[in-house]
Amino acid sequence: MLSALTVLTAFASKQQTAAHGYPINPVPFTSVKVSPGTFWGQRLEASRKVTIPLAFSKCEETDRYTNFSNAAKHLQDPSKVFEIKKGTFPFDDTDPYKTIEGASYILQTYPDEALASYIDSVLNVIASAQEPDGYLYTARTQNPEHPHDWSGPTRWSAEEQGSHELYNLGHMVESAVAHYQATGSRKFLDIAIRFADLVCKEVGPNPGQACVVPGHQIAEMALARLYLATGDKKYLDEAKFLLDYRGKTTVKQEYSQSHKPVVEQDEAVGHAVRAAYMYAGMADVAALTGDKDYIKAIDAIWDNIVSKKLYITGGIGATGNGEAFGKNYELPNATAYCETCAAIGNVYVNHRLFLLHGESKYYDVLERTLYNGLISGVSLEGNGFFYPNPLESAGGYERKPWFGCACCPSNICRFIPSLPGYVYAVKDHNLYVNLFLSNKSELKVAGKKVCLSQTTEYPWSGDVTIRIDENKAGKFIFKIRIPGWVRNQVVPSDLYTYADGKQTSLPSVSVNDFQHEVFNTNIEPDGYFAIGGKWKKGDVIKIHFDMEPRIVRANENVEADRGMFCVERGPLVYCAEQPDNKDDIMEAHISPNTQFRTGKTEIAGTSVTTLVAEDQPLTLIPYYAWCHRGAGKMRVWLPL
Ligand code: FUB
Ligand code: ZN
Repeated sequence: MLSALTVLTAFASKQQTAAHGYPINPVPFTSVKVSPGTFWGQRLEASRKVTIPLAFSKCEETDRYTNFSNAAKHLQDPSKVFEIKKGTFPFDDTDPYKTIEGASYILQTYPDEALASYIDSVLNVIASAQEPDGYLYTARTQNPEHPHDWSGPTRWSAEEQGSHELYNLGHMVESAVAHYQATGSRKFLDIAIRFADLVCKEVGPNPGQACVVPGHQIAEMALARLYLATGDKKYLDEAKFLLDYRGKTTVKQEYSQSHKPVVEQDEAVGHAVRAAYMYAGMADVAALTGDKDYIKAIDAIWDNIVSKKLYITGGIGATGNGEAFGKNYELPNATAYCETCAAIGNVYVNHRLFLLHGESKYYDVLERTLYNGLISGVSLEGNGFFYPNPLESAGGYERKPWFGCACCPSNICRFIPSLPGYVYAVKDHNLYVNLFLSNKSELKVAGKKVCLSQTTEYPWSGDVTIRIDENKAGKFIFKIRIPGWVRNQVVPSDLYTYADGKQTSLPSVSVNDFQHEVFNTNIEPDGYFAIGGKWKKGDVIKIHFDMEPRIVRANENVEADRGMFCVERGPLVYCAEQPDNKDDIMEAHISPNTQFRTGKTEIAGTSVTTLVAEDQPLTLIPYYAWCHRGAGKMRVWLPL
């Protein structure tokens, strides 16, 4: 009992050792219980019951664990070496890390002894592969003389080219902190700390250190997170070094955003996942250090993305050539890369910018990405994954149960269970309601307990009810996000606009049936509608958003979408898919005047709202739900 208490006390005190520095506090996912059987309840259940077990089984099947045990065998007996198999990647170690991260989030909501002990057994295997000084990278340790082709002859020598040593550290730290926070066990955290300590010692600007920056970013945000978990400032300093030296070391290339120093960058270029992780890391470090130059740079880059490089689905990364951002306005549809990992990265960036600036426009982009280009990356059943998420297919493209390069499935493993952490945020006496989804939550406003229930059929219906179940905070302000699509703004730029000439009616908000008038003028400049009150148990806020189907056009500079339209309803982007349509969808046309009525259909056991054209036989389904009925044709943008 004493040791359990010690663990818990250590856990609690460590939790307070460093504050994240953002002016706005996210409400952690542990405070928000998503209601089962709802839109997100179904996704979380699929993640828990299908995706995470599947990913663990793939880690077994594809020798992810064998890499660790081989490395351990070499450490015990250096005469034993193991050939690195063709077609494997030096970042394969991260798949178990990422799956453990997702499973740890799950464990916090659904304690599960069998899962906890499975993770424990995997951690034993991982721990056994750690070299005595803390280095943990099986692509080298299992065969130091002939490591993976991308690894370079010695530690860090090929980091900027592709060894992914620091990428592996980053994912390990992200996962280890999550596991520690979920279980109170330091088992994984201590492994990660030993590796991180080694990196702080061996990688840096000082004589005797390797002056390299990550060839693939993520260590920046991970080390900031490790600083928060431990209070040890050296991790924050290391994160800042990794950012500040980018563009100043030997490798200078757009691909890894090392073409110039980060504070001089103002356009999103290169590999989209690397870029998004870097911007997220810059936001974390800026929040902690107050570095205004980082903020200036990521603000400019965000403007560039939302005005020139964002797909209507919220996807980023136009081209498979380098898995990269394209040129301004280069947004092809059939060849859109829109990697699932990049969509996750886009959520990370927009969440952090919201926490820095408090404006709803970041959530508009986050929500668009979440409901479209991100969840399209995993099947409704949780057992199939897209790597690229194109906006058009001539057929033959389908989700797969796993990939040789499995970054996307394992990223889905860690992202979906963390979703409840994106719903609310708090600043002093302000409670931000950022996402609309059924949940029960217990959170703190101005440090005092507040319990809420949110009930809604969103994204199918725009009716949202928030009930106050308990309030110890007295008077506080609800800041309700009024989504851009309600305010006739597709995205916070002129990249996409409504083409149908309609005006969505303003939302209605009532408190205990007393109607509050919502005008554009009393939606605050930050995009929120604020209602203050001395809330008491049983108070009910009702919000109604009209969810008219809307027709969207892209900026004329987007050649791929010229003369084309797409259809949205609420936060969802729609597409034409062959199974709902008798005529070839590649021949379908719409006009800005096409009227749609809503219908229903069932896809993969879930009910979805369809849009049925009034003037022609054309039925659209939500983009995320495509490719559940065979690898048929699909199209988001339809010609005039
Ligand atoms: O390099 C690690 C991961 O593999 C990247 O994030 C993905 O784009 C894939 O290339
Ligand atoms: Zn990926």
